[in-house]
Amino acid sequence: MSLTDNKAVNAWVDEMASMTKPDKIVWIDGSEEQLDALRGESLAAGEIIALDPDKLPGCFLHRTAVNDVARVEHRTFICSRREGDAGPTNNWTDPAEMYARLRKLYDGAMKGRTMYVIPFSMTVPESPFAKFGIELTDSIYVVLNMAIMTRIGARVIKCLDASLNPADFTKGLHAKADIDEENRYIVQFPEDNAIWSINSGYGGNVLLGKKCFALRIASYLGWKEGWMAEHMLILGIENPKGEIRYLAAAFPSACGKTNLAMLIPPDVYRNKGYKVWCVGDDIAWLRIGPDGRLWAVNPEAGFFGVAPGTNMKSNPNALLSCRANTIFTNVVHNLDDNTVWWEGLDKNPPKNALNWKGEKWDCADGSKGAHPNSRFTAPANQCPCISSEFEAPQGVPISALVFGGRRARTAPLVYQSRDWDHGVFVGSIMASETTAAASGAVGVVRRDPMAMLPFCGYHMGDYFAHWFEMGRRIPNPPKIFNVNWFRTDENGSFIWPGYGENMRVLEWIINRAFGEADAAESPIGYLPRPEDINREGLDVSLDTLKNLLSVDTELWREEARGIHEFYAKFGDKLPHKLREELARLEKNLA
Ligand code: GTP
Ligand code: SPV
Ligand code: MN
Repeated sequence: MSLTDNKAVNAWVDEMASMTKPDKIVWIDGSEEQLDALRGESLAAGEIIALDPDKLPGCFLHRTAVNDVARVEHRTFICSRREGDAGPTNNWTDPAEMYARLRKLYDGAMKGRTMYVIPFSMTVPESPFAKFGIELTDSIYVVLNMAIMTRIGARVIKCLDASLNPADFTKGLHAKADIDEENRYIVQFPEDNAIWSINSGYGGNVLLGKKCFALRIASYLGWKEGWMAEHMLILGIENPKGEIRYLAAAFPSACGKTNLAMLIPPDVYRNKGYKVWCVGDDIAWLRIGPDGRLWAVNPEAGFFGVAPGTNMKSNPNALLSCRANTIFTNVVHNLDDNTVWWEGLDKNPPKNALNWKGEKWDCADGSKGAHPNSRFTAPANQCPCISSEFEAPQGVPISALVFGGRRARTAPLVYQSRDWDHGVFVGSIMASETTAAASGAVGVVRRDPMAMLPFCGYHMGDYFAHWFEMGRRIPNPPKIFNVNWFRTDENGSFIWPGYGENMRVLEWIINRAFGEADAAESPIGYLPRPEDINREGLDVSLDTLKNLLSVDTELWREEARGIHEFYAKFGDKLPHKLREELARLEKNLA
């Protein structure tokens, strides 16, 4: 039975049901009783496995199909009415044609299955910035994940019904169908505020509140409405005086957002009273506040974090967040004590275990037990360092924006842009080695402006213009920086220790944002002098730091040539300010 008499909602649910033809329709009210019953059903169907109730209370393991383990960028579409509005970095098909193609696939796709109707809200539904959506899905795994990642149920539909425009909600449709790779589609229709996903059961492809809505659709809405949806973590740094200063940082998938968002400062900082608070680990919605600063909310309620490499040393807060009420996807099942394991958790791979595919696994054969893109879905409020402002309706004021990626040689450990416009340039020239978070080759350098290449719901030329426009409108804009934790030596080993030690770089960034730290000018922007980075208690020599902060002009000239090539894609839509910034960089390097 419907949870609402909202005509727009009910008419749309009916229309989708008449196409997909489920045996049954179940509305998700968000109650623990209902979720518990669904867990029971999912367990009975073998879709999830209950883990040890003492060691991992309320935790489950799920395995996706072997062909369905990451986002599929080549099958992701932005179907705006005009091709020119999707731009050169997105796949596009005429919406009428795409709807026709997909209707055939959805026709009867839920026969013999149940359609779950999930009302969900991005940010707390009571926030003035909340956006509402409804996801229809035939997967209990999706329902259980959405219950962790977003706010769901009766509370949300009440807020939608009471809102100024109860017909204004994002329409998300997901059907597992046959998990057929050849017919897998992740399609956004920005002007219709709609998302259609079919033939996948994996994370970002099917948890439609995440990348599909909170980035692709929301970036489009932000462009139209004067705000920004970005692939950014949000954190607060508390200094010994008890002041908390916030920053947001954009890194491509699997490049360290979750890790940085939950950073534990090194002893020398903790002893002085420094603390880091996590507001968000993946997505930020940014708006200009009444005080003229940029304010950020985290639209999500949980973490969908990369499991491999997460351990008590690298990221204890992430590990502690996923010790209860968590869904693990594609990790190793330890049969001896009914727990989970992944590469980099500890040095004791289980002897009696199944790998992510569910096959008997012996680490001695050299194969990986967990998929490199295996993940945990954990409630954010279980994180030991979750910010008291995590659910603040107005969000937190941002003093610095940080871009970064995986660059073996070119980008220094950190540098600061000269001003907002130069900062937009710095974001636009981001490049990174690809990771396992998307299907395709790993380790290839590709341009990924603002870490938004796979997530921008409109023409990226317009997106850059929107960044410049926002800069013009923010009376007191954050300062903009770039970081790179991933420089390597001649043996390919990381030079910078990273993780908690990144605090030393954050300290410089936040002090610069408040005019409290020194820097030197360089051809690419402001660089800290090696002695401006605190090395107290750190096993990195001044020479190594010098090396990490060095700018190789020959490499950068090559970089500039690559940027020209990349910019050429955007034709007339490239804001000329970006060309001016590039010309200035080239002049500085000459
Ligand atoms: P998505 O959830 O895909 O958006 O990824 P993310 O940006 O949140 O990345 P995450 O924090 O999960 O880190 C991904 C990988 O980068 C993990 O294997 C980490 O161990 C590694 N990593 C994170 N921070 C650092 C760092 O400072 N140095 C090094 N060398 N590796 C890091
Ligand atoms: C990413 O790939 O950036 C993720 C994981 O955060 S997914 O939700 O699959 O997009
Ligand atoms: Mn991400």
